[in-house]
Amino acid sequence: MDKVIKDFLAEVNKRNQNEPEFMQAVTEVAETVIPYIVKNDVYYGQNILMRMVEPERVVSFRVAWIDDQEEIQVNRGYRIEMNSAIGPYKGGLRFHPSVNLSVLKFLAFEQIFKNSLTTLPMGGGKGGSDFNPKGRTDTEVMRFCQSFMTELFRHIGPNRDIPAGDIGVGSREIGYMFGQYKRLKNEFTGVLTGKGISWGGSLIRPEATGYGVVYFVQKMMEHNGAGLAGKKVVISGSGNVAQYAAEKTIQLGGKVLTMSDSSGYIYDAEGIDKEKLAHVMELKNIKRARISFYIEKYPKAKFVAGKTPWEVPCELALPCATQNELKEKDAALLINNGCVCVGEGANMPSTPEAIHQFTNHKILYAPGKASNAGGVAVSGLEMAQNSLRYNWSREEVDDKLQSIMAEIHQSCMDFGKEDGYVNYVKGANIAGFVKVADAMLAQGVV
Ligand code: NDP
Ligand code: 2IT
Repeated sequence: MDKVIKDFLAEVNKRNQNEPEFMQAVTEVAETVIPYIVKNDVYYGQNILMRMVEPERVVSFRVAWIDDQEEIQVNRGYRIEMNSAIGPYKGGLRFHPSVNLSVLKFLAFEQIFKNSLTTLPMGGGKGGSDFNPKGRTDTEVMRFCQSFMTELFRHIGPNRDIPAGDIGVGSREIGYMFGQYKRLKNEFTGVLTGKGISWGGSLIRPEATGYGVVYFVQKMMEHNGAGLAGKKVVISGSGNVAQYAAEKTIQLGGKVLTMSDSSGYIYDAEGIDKEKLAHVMELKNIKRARISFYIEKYPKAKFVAGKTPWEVPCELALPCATQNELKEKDAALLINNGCVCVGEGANMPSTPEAIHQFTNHKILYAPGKASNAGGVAVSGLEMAQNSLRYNWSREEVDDKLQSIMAEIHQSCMDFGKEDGYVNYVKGANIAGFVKVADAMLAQGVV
């Protein structure tokens, strides 16, 4: 078996040189899915995984724009259309200086499995740019978004490819891009998700990823006879996903001890409560300030510069910032300090070595493609509402989100049960794979 996996990865690597994040995501899937393929005659010999790792289409384009000093700036834009076997391409856009082909391909690849797990008809895609919105004025961000969409618009559409937000792309950026798309096409369609409520957005979409992570974690912990109430919770990030993961944790009685950004983390031993979280939201969403400002208002908390929060003892860890932010030594520290559950809000935040620590010690560990699928799931519900030309209430969307997270949890159990332990990595990868593979086989070699 090891040789089959090694040969497959060597072949993929040959075609995708210098793409470490993409190879990392493919390796994790290959290690769990290839043994399943080998045991199942319907998939064996169809080269199905090799077809899945090859994007259906990759678009890369120039984004030229003029900043407030009238300097001409040039960025690179991308859209990876990875797989459309079960629905139109669907996935977010990331604006961050670290964006490159490898990062977007790993995200688009994971999106195939995640979207399949949601039970909704969505294929996998991802896009973005190396543009850095930090420190840019609203008008600069608007000009960038307009230039970006002036090229992207020809590749997307409500039945073709439906982007949404991700790191650096929130409601402001979605608004500017939607406005430009509508102007270019002279059509009001649900071509992006994460839209404002008054112009086609869905209630609960901003909350969905963070809430979904906590719903998923609740299922994992309940299954082992424990709940969230009274648990110490360490969260990384302070953006969209982290904020709503914190909100739901607080609502369910957990004690949120940390939040972070790329400059360091804040540790509030008394717990970040509802009022303090409202302050974090104001700092990050309105003032666009650094998390370190938290201690100006709450001086009993401390700010630890340049570090990640994994050194703070907790029972539950929710990495909600970015890929590879939780390394082997962090995982070992978490386990030593009594952490019993890790639920990923971010995409691929744990390194492979960190994941081995979690699975070797048999602590509950949910990979992002399962636990953070609530965001794209509610994007799917936004698309459904747009098609119906109707809006569901908060309760209706939240109920559907909770059912979807419960179904994903069940799929992970169905495919990931190993004597006395649920291997959520294996469960998520195989459950996600089966639906897409079956559709690809039915549709022939295309
Ligand atoms: P935001 O842009 O709202 O927030 C990102 C947060 O992560 C910020 O606190 C940011 O800090 C921090 N961060 C980003 N890059 C780094 C880095 N290189 N090192 C340390 N910290 C970093 O993004 P989201 O909350 O939307 O996304 C967070 C994660 O969740 C990403 O992995 C994303 O792919 C994933 N995700 C998002 C979904 C969504 O619906 N938005 C859905 C599913 C997954 P700083 O401000 O200093 O950069
Ligand atoms: O990683 C993700 O699932 C997202 N950024 C959300 C994608 C979406 O289309 O809502």
